[in-house]
Amino acid sequence: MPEFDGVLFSDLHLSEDSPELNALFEAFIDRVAGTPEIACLGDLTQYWIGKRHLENDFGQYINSLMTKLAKGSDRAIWVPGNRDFLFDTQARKAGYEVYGNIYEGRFAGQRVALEHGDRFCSLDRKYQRFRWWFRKIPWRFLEIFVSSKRGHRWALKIRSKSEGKTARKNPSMFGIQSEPVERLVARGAETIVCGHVHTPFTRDYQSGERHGRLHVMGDWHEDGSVVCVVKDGEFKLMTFDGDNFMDFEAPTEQKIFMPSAEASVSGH
Ligand code: LP5
Ligand code: MN
Repeated sequence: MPEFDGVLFSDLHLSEDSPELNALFEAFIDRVAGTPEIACLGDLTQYWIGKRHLENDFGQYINSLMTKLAKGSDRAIWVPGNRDFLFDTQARKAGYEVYGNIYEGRFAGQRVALEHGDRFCSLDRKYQRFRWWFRKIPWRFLEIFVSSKRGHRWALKIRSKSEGKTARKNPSMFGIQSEPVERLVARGAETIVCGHVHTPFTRDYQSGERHGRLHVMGDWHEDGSVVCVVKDGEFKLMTFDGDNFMDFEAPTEQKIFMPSAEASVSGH
């Protein structure tokens, strides 16, 4: 009998340089094996360059873990993040239903909207402009000509230009804004789940007569992660420490992001 009816997670940022996080993800997969509904809401890896990522051991490793996770479920959903939107073909082959930006529909018996969360940061104009043109690049065509070596070099270069660290120090300006979430509530979402901003919280929104609850999951740290679980129709954030799931007392607003060591999730 599975422990949960559904499990959602995001923002692991796995790479060949994160053996502890990779081990935590393996433990997570073993622990949630057999959960009927699974959703990964993006930024599974530090970046993903497309099918050529499978040319190295790490790419194969991620692919096999994701396949294993999907196989144990009745239904697995993939919504990409800003760093791994080129994982879609691999996700489909690994057994996931793949969505471009958002999944709107039923999940574990509830009406939900599932996103990565970057589109909710609507005041981060520089990022939204970047997102708009960067997704328009014909990557599927380019990947035929770009070697994996060059692809990794480009991805690392672009990552090095990201201003995410600075943006996360100013959540009111660069974080999740109410309007895009309220639009989903207006469209009928009762539960909205996302990640991206790296500081977990749970907040209620209203649009007219309609009410919806947003759960924002955390980014993964060596000692744990804040993921979202569903049991008997109730969605809640929980901490997973490699062995157990523990209740997480979610704040109701986005906090200022504190990098790595300061941001231990185990103390919550
Ligand atoms: O990702 P994170 O958490 O650091 O910050 C995000 C926003 N940044 C990004 C950029 C991504 O990190 C980089 C993604 C790499 C994808 C790999 C593609 C594979 C290529 C395949 C080759 C075959 O999304 C950041 C937000 C923050 O979230 C909070 O919301 O603020 O946005 C920015 O930093 C805005 C910047 O304008 C982004 C500028 C990137 C640099 C573009 C230069 C392009 C030069 C091309 C050189 C080859
Ligand atoms: Mn992200």
